[in-house]
Amino acid sequence: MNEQETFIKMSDAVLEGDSEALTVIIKKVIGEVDPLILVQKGMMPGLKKIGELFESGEVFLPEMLMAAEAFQEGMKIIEPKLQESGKKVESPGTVVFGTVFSDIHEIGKNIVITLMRTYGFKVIDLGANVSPITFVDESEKANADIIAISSLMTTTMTYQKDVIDYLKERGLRDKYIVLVGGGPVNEEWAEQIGADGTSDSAAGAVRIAEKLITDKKGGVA
Ligand code: B12
Repeated sequence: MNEQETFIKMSDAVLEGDSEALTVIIKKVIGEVDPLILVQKGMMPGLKKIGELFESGEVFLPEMLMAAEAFQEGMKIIEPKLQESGKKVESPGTVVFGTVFSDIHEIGKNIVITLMRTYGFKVIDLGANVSPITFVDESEKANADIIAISSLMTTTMTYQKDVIDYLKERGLRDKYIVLVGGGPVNEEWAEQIGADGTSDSAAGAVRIAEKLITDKKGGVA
């Protein structure tokens, strides 16, 4: 099986919620292919497709749940490899990360967190359905550099703005770098709500986190 065929089989296994088939394929190729590529080219297309089928009413919540479960089973094998593959460096900083209030999507957040940890960041994972108060209180407790806020729905992305507004209310906006991300989030939205940056990929999220921290600390990385 060539790489392309492997990716198609992985994507199909996610789409069908077939954890067993997915883990068999991953175990076969895990030492040979970049683990991040396995996530991006193998598993993510399957999730994208199930999302489209859900939106058009061709599948329902149970199918989407099974696809998400298969994805997470696959991640259990890939994650340790992903962690090994990173550059181990002195910690660039501390990130407090969560998914917004009213939103339970966590898969993307978890991938970004794994990669950030791989690149040395200390990350405090607040989980999903996190209120603005919790984001800010936990960041204060952790003496964080970055607050990272994920949202996967058009109906919940406005809570990203609420976190920023609450920071302002407490007079803390300038203390933190605020990153936003997740399916419906783009540069325009990030700018509109006064976030410091966004990215639609885990690698991009790490890059922008490193850059903004270096800029804030006023110098060379
Ligand atoms: C998996 C999934 C689920 C799973 C979630 C499992 C879990 N534990 O996370 C389950 C089945 C539980 C679920 C539930 C629901 N879902 Co859903 N779900 C999806 C699906 C198929 C994939 C999401 C995903 O994980 N993508 C893969 C990851 C890797 O991508 P990502 O999250 O975008 O993350 C990447 C980047 O965005 C970025 N990133 C992410 N976060 C951050 C943060 C920062 C700071 C940065 C810099 C970058 C960054 O890096 C990541 C890695 O590349 C999407 C479809 C889609 N195309 O997105 C629908 C989707 C998001 N769901 C949708 C809906 C409607 C729901 C439900 C309301 C359904 C229902 N009727 O109950 C519920 C939500 C309930 C709630 N209150 O939250 C809709 C949302 C529509 C909208 N309004 O915008 C979507 C778009 C499907 C659709 N097309 O209709 N869902």
